Amino acid sequence: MQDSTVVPWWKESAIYHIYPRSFQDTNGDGVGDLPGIIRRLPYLRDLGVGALWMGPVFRSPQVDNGYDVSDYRDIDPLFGTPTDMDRLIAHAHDLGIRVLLDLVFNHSSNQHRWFQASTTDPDGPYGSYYIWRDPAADGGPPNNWRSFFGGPAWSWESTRGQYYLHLFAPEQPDLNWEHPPVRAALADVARFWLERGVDGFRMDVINMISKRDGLPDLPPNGDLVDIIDEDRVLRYLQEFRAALPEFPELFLVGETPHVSPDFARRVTARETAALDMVLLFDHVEVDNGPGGRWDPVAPDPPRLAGTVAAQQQILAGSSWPSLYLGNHDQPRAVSRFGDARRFRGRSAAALALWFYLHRGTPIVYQGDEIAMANVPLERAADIVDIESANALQELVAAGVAPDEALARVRRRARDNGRTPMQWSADGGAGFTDDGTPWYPPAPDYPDWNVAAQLSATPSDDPQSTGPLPFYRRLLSVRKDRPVLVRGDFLPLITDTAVQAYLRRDGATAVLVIANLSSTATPLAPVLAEALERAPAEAILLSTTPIRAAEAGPEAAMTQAARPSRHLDPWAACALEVPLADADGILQAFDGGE
Ligand code: ISL
Ligand code: CA
Repeated sequence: MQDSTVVPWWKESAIYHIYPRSFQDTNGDGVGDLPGIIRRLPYLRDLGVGALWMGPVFRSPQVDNGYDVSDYRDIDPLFGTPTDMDRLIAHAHDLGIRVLLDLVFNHSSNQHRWFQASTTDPDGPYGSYYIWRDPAADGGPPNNWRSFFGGPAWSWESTRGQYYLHLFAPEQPDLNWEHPPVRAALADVARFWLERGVDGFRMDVINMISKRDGLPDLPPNGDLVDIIDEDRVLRYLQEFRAALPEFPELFLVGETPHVSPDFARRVTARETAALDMVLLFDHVEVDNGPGGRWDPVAPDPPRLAGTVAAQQQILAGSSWPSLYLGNHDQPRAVSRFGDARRFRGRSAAALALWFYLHRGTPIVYQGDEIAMANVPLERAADIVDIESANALQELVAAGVAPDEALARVRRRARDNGRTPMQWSADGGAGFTDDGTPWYPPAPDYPDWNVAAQLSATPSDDPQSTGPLPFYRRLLSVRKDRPVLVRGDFLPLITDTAVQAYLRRDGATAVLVIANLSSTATPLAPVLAEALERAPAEAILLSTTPIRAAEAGPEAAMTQAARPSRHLDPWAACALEVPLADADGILQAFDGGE
């Protein structure tokens, strides 16, 4: 695979994650589309990302917003045409932006012709494309698995007279990866898009593709991940890449909910040649309460940071981490981990600095760069996402009072991350010219939008300008510094609101310090001293204004580190330190190897 002296593009570049439906509408139907992505490519270039990943735009009944695909080789008319996709790929490449598509291969739509044929003709060529079973002895479902979206994971199909498995909605039947023709057909789909010029794929819930032999019952309250045969998943993924030898640069990111750390490491290890990165989940589950995801508690910084540090350590060496803090399945990062009420701009910037300077590839979810926040979701009807709406129904059915159920679902509802991109203060947030947006833009768009933040100058304080100019600087600083791309990650403090870590390679080190809280917090003396010693040019980034004067170490002190040696709320900075100083700091924290 890659030569160890050449850094592949996906380690150096950040990836921008687009939720096509909510990015940019161009034809007035209120739904984002491919021409809209094309229109905004210069914005992505200026942001400084090296690739875009778009959620699924294939033909789909849209039961789960495109994660139910009825034709993998066609573009849904909602988003445009195959020709639009060709234009998008060509334009993106002209601007130096790679294009990644979202392959939903664990399941298809029940409207896919494969499923229809499987239903009507069990002995035909598609008879084994899905996971069919006879009823249990009592006539009920073959086992006790529950779907991620609520209800049993099995639905009865009367034409065929059997149950079929669906880990998600009944309209999303699981493909039978155990059947070799399925694996070959899916590799053909990938080849089809690679030949059209795409650079790689995000592979939806890819750790779930192979279920344990015999499909055994789970223990009561068992986790659905326990149904997975990890060895077989790994083998199928190796086989998948090996089936595409014409594309040696093929880049694969696997979405892997609840995957074991061991599997995450194995499947991304250079030697296995399976996936290049995985999307881990434990850091976006730190606010699960005793009742799980729909029983949220306030996330606390040490838990988040400790989880991220553990991921870094698991994937050290020959694996490579991805770094995402939000996506279309998650609430907005600034509302969840930052302080959207009092320190919206600065906390968004501080989270980005602290998080994206870890070792790994930053994935920026659309709108996070302008601190888009959660939406009020005041009424049950505001929750339109299938998973969140089902969760609300199930809570109420289980006896939770409707208001309480709504309050619980609201905080984690996927709808939060799916509102239209806020481009400007114009009607429709600049997302649609004259259409009615498929989902209303967040009410704060007149103040929080791209146009407003672009008119700021880069040296401004993200608290007053919004984080966009800061994001641009952050991504460029990271990309241009080998130590921030390839350097080791060395945690210093992960158990308080003030976080600190080092990145270090053979030549230099960068110290990252962040106060992930809204109160001024004491800074360890050794870190305060490092800040005080740093010459102005060593301070690569800071979320609080550092007005370094002409000369002298005094001048470079951050506002935050001045005599009280406290860090201001959401003050975060990255400073280059000589290797010898880095060693001293490590020793002070007892963190030497
Ligand atoms: O577990 C979740 C979030 O913590 C779920 O919201 C999510 O369903 C899970 O992460 C899998 O997500 C992917 O596959 C789903 C689709 O609904 C999601 O949008 C997609 O990202 C089924 O295809
Ligand atoms: Ca449209």
